[in-house]
Amino acid sequence: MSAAAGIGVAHLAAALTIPAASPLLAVGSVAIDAAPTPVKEWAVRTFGTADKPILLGGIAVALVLVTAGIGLAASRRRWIGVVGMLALATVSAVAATARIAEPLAALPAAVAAVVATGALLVLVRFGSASGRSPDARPAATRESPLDGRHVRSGRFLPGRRGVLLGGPALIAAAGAGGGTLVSSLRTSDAAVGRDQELPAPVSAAGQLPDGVQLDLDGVTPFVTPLADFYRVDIALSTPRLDASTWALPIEGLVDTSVSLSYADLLEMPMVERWITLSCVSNPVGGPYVSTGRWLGVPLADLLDRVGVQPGAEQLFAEGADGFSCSIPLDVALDGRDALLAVGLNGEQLPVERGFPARLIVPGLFGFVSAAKWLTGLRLSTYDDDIAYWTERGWATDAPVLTQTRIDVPGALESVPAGEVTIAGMAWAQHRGITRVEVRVDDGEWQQAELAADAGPDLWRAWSLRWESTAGGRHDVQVRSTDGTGEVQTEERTEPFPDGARGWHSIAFMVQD
Ligand SMILES: Nc1nc2c(c(=O)[nH]1)N[C@H]1C(S)=C(S)[C@@H](COP(=O)(O)O)O[C@H]1N2
Ligand SMILES: [Mo]
Repeated sequence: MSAAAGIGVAHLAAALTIPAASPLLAVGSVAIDAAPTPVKEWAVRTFGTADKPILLGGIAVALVLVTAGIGLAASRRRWIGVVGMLALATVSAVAATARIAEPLAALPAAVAAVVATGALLVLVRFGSASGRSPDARPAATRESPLDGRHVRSGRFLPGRRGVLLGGPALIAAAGAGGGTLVSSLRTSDAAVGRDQELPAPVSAAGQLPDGVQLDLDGVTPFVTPLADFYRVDIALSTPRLDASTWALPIEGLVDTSVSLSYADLLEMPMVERWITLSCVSNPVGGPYVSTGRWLGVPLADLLDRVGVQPGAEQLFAEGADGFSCSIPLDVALDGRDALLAVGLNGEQLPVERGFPARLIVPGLFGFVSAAKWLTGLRLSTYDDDIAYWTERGWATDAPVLTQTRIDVPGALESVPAGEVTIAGMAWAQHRGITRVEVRVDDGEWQQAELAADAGPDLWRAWSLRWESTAGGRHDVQVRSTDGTGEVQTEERTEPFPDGARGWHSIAFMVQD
């Protein structure tokens, strides 16, 4: 209970200073960074986007167990309580300063240490004396005069035990609630500058061709509504950067380094493009892929402005959550619509999408290209700067792999006999999809009908009408051919280290 009071108040202190330095978040972030890749993979696979609440919950449970132990020990030896709480606070302070290189980052932990230790000492002193655990005390001291006095005072105030536990609980709740309130006030859309008009593009995305969307229940919408966009990042607390003070340095192997403000950025000519973004962690048939209309400055224009020096190999991008990635310079400059994006689907980037600015590079997986909450861009060599996921064993260069997903029928869905429509999405960004084939029950491969082509940087819907001849279970497999003529490989791989390969396959039932 005393530790909870400490953490609650620390959360308030963090909200007033550096929100991500709040003890649970700081320890959680370090846990994410340090977790071995297979553990992370497992967490994403098992819990999906709930992985972070579950991590925080796990840390909280562990903390309750550890502090309960400290509390019990402290009822015998007070110094154990003091040392225990200080040790916990030290872990939190080290975690916070490891991720946030500012002395202020240790402040919430220090506050936690003082409050928790104070509350613990009060609890131990009065809690044990009020008769809570008399047997825990050595027999020799049980009848000491000191003891007697406290037992008496305990009788005078029978509600004391409730007060003792309630006090820290109240402090914990007030701290946590106050912290949350303060951070929501400090970070409303208006407070961070997310209430502005975006400039009109000099080159518009234009209407999508008619017929990109299949008129069929259960098929994925071609344009992903913002609320349904997949989200994958290492940020335990979503960074809320203030656009009015934000600046983006572009430096390293350049002729003239610059630092662009949000206003500078909005003054540059913008283009708008429909682009499909996908995640390397997407398993075969998985959901981590979305499509939107992105507004931004072409990276080529930015790099032109600073002047790239010979020897530069990569555009190294860093985000406010400690993420970084390596974009190969030749990819950034090969003419594709690689953007420093400020808008998505007609509005400023949502905060969880990387406000004020992020990158998007068609044809590269998000983890090697789509840095959110940008804090800096640097032209450098692969030796100079190593990307966050590269350090953890993932690929440094990772073009998207061709994937084909069956959306209808759903896995194990039972459909009426007769004509069955099998349909889904296929993507191979920047190469495009030229053919989708479907095979039922190990029969012949049949060519699916492709929906209208919206361009190589976008996914493509496909469908096949199939006549069922027998009831019961049927198995479907799909594969695509990309714009280079390459047929998707059958052999399955895990997402680690450079993306999942293999044909999606499901079973469905035809009613008798
Ligand atoms: N700052 C930051 N940017 C990031 C990440 C991250 O963890 N931190 N994750 C990357 C990964 S792995 C992917 S797939 C995309 C996902 O972008 P989204 O969450 O907007 O869909 O963002 C990329 N950009
Ligand atoms: Mo990703």
